[in-house]
Amino acid sequence: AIGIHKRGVQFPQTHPLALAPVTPPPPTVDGFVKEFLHELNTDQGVALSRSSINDQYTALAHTVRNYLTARWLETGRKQREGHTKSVAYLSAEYLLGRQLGNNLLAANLNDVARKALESCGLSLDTLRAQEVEPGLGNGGLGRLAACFIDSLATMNVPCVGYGIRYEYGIFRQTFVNGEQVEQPDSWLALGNPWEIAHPEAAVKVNFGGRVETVTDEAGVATSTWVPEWNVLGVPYNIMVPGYLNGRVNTLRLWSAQATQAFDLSIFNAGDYAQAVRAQTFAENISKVLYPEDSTPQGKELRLQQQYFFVACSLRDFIDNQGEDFDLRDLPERVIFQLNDTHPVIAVPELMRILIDERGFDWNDAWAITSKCFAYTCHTLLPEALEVWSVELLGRLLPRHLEIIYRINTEFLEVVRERWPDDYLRLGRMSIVTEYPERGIRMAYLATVAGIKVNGVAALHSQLLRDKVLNDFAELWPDKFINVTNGVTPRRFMKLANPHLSDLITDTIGTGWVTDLERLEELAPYADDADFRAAFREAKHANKIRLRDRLRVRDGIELPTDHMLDVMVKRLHEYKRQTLKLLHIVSLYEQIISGKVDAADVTPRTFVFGAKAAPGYRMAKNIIHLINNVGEVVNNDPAVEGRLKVFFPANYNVTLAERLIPAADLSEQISLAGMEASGTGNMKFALNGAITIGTDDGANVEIRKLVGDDNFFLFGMDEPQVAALGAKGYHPGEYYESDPRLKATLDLIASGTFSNGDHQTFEPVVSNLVHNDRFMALADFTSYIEAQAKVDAAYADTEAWTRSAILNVARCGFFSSDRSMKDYIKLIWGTNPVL
Ligand code: B1H
Repeated sequence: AIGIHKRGVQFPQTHPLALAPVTPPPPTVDGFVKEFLHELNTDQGVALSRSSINDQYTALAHTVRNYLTARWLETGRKQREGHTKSVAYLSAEYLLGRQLGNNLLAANLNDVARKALESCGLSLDTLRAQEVEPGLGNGGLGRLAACFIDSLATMNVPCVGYGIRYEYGIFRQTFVNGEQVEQPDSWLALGNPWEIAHPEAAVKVNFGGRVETVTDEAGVATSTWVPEWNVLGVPYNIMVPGYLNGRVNTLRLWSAQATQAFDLSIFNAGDYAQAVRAQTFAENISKVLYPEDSTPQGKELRLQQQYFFVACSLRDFIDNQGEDFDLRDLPERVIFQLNDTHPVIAVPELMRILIDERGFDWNDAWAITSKCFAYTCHTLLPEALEVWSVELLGRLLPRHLEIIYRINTEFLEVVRERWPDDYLRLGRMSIVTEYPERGIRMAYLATVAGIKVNGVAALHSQLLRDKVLNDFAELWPDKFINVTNGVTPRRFMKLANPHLSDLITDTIGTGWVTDLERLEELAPYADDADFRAAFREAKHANKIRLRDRLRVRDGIELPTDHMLDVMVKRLHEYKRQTLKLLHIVSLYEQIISGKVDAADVTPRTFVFGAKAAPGYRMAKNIIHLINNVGEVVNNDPAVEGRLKVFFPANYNVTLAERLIPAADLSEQISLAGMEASGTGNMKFALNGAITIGTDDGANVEIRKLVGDDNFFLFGMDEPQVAALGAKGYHPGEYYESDPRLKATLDLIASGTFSNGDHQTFEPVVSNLVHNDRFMALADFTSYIEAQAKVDAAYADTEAWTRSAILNVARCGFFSSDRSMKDYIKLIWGTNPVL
């Protein structure tokens, strides 16, 4: 008999030989060569002697994939048969980074692959460099999702990651005369050997149309959504291998396809071009990642993307539970973790499925839905909180809008019961806002529906409770929790920093890679001169690795004997790249004006990496200014051998892996209360850079763990920021009263960095002096003083190394494995399956 799957998939009867998945051949060098050549010949259809690097890379990737396949199938089987509870991570972004190195590491195939390729006259490093990283995310939020699914696989926790297979990820940044120019990221142009498409399992997603309501004799109204158009979501599966544990979870990304290649009615009417255009329209949905980090665009296409991937994912998860699964049991099977508000439309979608498709009444449907979701908030910036206009929602998803209104009505009833007559509070808490236009506050909807709401660092969670979602926290105090972010030590230590990793393993054994708190065992070695020397050697080797990469990648000649001072993150005013720049320009100004002797300045190389949202004018001006400052400083003999400023274009995960291990100083200088957590801060500390930072996001926790002696704190804390804001902030007063700040800003305004032109950077300077929303000028003096302490500390090489080692030893807490344990314990209640 042949089982017919709902979505038209046919499952043939099993053959005795197919009871267990094909086991991979033992990972010997000869076996690997054979498999590799087999892939090259049969899959790529070329002989080794005629193969391109891309052929070789693809064959290598398939070879690694083949090794992992049996484990993958096995993981799926166990999960289905165990009926265990899974995490379904819903995220519009996954900033994965290159797959090959990570998967070789997870499968323990690195040495075998290297030797096998060598025996074919090929270099593993060359083939690794061939991979275009999947940049399906903007920054920290997307990278966090990638770290989390890595940790869950490594910890044997059932998880499926759901997202969008953007045809174009985050744009490729180039500089033309110092200004950012965006290029499309055609990451799929040469194929993607890591994904497996399942067009036969495509899901139909409806949009538009109207809702028809019929009321029966008993007065019970039934709504039916009559949609206007639809698209198909085609799933692409990507392996998420755990580290050396044989588990392989799945990341399932959806790609939009037109439902019918040709709309027959149009086709028959002879309008062939129009028929093809309709197809393009549908396929636009997964075409491109929106490049705004932290300021969502209320664009129709973006809402389409959100509903598209969420509808596909819910349908997929539910269908996979089997024909006779009782949806009442859904909360025992799954927790949908909402990565920010981007997937929150899943809440009314589940209600719609339960009520309209499965016949549940409202209360039963809500009883289920309100147990299936948890919400992670990643921001405090008011402009980052998503609000969808009612007009747009009603046009695109009329039934969902209706459901949201009902959720709101019932919710406000709860509020009214608790606080009768508090009309102001009702207005404040309503999911529906009236200003500036009628809209749906997605964070409120998520908070009402979620079993838990978490912030991403202790300070951030506290501010959510006390400020942004204070009314809700009063209503449901137990709903609000903190889970501090983390990063995966596999990619960001073991893979990115082999020198330090080997030193650590030689010193404390291998266990730290999956039990990062064991880095504590390094602490005593901070007092061991030999260990310190070895640690410095690793850092120096990393600088050489970085120099070699930047030379080829950007034509930059990085000094390897300077202090390396790094600020890499998205370009945003709240992160204050300008404050870093004011420090650099100030150092430069002091030298060229003769106030300071160049010989007394600690040799430093400043490296920036940052993409600006294409529509964010000020951010782009700041990039231009950084580049021009670099141009002047790097070519001025007066500071030769002392200061260098580099800004390699197109900062991405691949570059981060080279840059972070080489850094001495980590810049985490956001205005206190603005950076929800930060995760780069953790990566730097774990790789032995010391942080100069404000009391913001996870910096607070880093400082607490590493100790004040091993962290350069500066600037106002959040209460001081709030107080200054309340009192009235006048940046001009700082400009007038600090001669060093004045000289710095005046130098920029003078045209020194714009060929004498006064207009180019006028917006940047005047914004700082007259507006300065993120109070860079208020923190300038404190920052400069802290930087002077950095110079002094760096001069004592042994003491600096000691501090750097203690940063590594004391930051084991920031493993994403620990974050996942917290989610499991505080939110999900899922279990590992071994
Ligand atoms: C973070 C975003 C974000 N917070 C909107 N919010 C986006 C918001 O496409 N959009 O519209 C994209 C991204 N990203 C970051 O999340 C925080 O700024 C970091 O502080 C935090 O470390 C990171 C992970 O929690």
